[in-house]
Amino acid sequence: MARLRNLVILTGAGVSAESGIATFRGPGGLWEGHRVEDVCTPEALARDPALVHRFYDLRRAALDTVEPNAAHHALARLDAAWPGDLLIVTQNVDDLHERAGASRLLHMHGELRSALCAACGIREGWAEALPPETECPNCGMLALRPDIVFFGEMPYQMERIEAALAAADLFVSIGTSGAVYPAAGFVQTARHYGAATLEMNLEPSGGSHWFEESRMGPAGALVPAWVEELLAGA
Ligand code: BJW
Repeated sequence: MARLRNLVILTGAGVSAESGIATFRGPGGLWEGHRVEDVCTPEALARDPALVHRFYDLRRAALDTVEPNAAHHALARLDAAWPGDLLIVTQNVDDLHERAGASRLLHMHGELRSALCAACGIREGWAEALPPETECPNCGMLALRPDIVFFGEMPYQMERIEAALAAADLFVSIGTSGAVYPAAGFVQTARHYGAATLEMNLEPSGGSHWFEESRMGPAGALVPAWVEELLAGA
């Protein structure tokens, strides 16, 4: 562990599950009551903006009822204490990593508490409901939409992520099913550039075989233990 300097940590819905935010897939998953193609594509947004905006309004409002859990707090502690480069790449659109105190963080699939103008591209912090045809504070067009990366759209900050993966000594994936690309391919990119790889998940993910080490269990228990282990050797 002492040779490690640069860390990239990918998080998914499993890291927020113990905070009470439903994961996407599997029993009780967020999309059990919705067809993915009804809410999570640009075509669905164009077809029924009211449905899509309402879906994300409800989830934005629900953020007020949840708190970061032990996994978020442990990662924030690691972020604050780790002397080398570190990047937390979250697929999650909740704000629990930052509320725990993490700062070396990016949201590759967007953020619930942000609105995106489909006309001018500005991203604006947004805490309230976002009805369709809300006026953009920058360009005045009625084109604000949830700032969420839908299927078929390019995730945010891919160049920065790829540079971090290329420089990583250790790539860690936490609480993600490995069902959605490009995030599901990060482990292969990291390995290609020589990083060690570790997965922490409740159960083996779709990409488990790519990881050198897998630890199975709840993130709220596994992540704090791993962070202590890592900082003890830093
Ligand atoms: C616990 C736990 C606990 C539970 N402790 N663990 C064919 C082949 C390959 C790719 C494609 C293809 N056709 C289309 C594509 C591309 C497509 C894609 O991947 N589709 C797949 C369905 C195949 N991807 C895209 O379109 C992306 N864009 C893109 O590719 O652009 C082009 C490009 C080209 C080149 C380079 C780069 C880009 C965009 C993807 C956008 C994803 N957006 C969503 C929706 C966000 C909005 C919302 O919240 O509603 O992001 S989809 C959804 O899935 C969400 C998540 O971030 C993402 C990943 O889900 P995640 O986090 O893994 O959650 P789950 O529920 O799947 O898994 C949770 C895991 O946690 C489980 O394993 C549990 O066991 C575990 N767990 N409790 C630890 N307590």
